[in-house]
Amino acid sequence: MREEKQNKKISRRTLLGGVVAAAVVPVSTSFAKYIQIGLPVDDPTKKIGPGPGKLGKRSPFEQPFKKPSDISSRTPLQDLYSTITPSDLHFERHHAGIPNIDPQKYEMLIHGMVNRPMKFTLADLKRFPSVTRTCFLECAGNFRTGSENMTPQDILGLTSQSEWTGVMLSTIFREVGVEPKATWFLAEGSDAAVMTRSVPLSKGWDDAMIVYAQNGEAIRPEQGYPARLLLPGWEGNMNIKWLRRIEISDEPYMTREETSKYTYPVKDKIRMFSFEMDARSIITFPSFPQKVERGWIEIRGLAWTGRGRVVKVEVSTDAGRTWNDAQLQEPVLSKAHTYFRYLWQWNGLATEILSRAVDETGYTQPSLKQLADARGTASGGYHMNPVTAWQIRTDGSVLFKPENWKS
Ligand SMILES: Nc1nc2c(c(=O)[nH]1)N[C@H]1C(S)=C(S)[C@@H](COP(=O)(O)O)O[C@H]1N2
Ligand SMILES: [Mo]
Repeated sequence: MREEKQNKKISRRTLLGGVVAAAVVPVSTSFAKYIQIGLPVDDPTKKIGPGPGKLGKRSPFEQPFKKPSDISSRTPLQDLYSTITPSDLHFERHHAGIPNIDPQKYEMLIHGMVNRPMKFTLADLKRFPSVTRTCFLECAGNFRTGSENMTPQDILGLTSQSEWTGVMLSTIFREVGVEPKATWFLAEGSDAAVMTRSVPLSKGWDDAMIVYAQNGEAIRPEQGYPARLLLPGWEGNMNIKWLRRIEISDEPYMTREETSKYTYPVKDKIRMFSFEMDARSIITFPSFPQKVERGWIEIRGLAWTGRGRVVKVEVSTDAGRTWNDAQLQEPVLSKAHTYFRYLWQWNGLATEILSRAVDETGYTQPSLKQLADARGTASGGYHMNPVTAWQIRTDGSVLFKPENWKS
């Protein structure tokens, strides 16, 4: 493949008609500089193309990618057209890397306040009645700000959504006979972090699952192969990957991850065990570094809440003075990414566009100021879900509006 560097921006003509002969491919991690790579395209009707293969692959014109740092890699939300995250684009957060686990040797121990402590192999887990559900998974630390040149991926890329399959934890609880006095359980991973978290038993009886499949195939190593705990709507950290042990008890364990981390000051108090992810949303189109043209623009984005269904997403195109209801793509699932759309006619004047989500509990996504007022400014970075804005400049450029948390 011949790669030709050009400095021209992608033209309207290339986008709207004629031969698709160019793709815009980000070449630097900053996303600031885009170059055009010309991919020579022959007349496809004149030559037989390659035959079927063993694995499908993306069009060379589409190159979405995760943005890795040392500790995480982020989903390119701006490249998604609906709510399922392709498995290879699911965000990753590992506290001590990805362990390599032989599924033949895998065992999951469940013990503590149970009548029959048991070990399950992967095959054992798969013999139980299975359930499939779609939900998002979001890191409690999912929010970054600081620069105008940030994409949805940079700001909020630590959320992804999959269709998960596995066994309800309640099924396993019945199998081992959980004692009536029990109130908590510990979940432990078999990575080098030996990640452990305490979970209220009620979540285990409600909708927790041990999942071994993701989007129809075996769960990926990055997501916890061969099995992970799934706590729909609850902070990512508690969804223990590479799950090897569950211990039932009548009190929380006060593990490293729930005391030194994932705990934060709120005014003069300390907030600990903050399970549910609160409602939030982000406009993924238009967003930095895209450009818009005058006329009709379909504003698009994602909204979600860990407390049930999103019932409303409002969009403002006048910097927050007035709000309009966006359309929600049906079906709206509980504890799931919900795609929203709002048709807007841009008159070419500078403005700001914003979205805010409302969930079925009546909770409305707060502004950064409301969050700061409620929590105090020493609040740190967990469970930050402020309304975020994009600035639209008269030349059509779209920039993030990084608001100062301390102001
Ligand atoms: N065993 C184990 N489980 C873990 C982690 C880990 O490092 N080890 N990271 C947690 C954190 S902080 C998050 S946000 C999610 C990330 O899940 P993902 O990598 O599948 O997106 O897994 C959680 N479960
Ligand atoms: Mo996380």
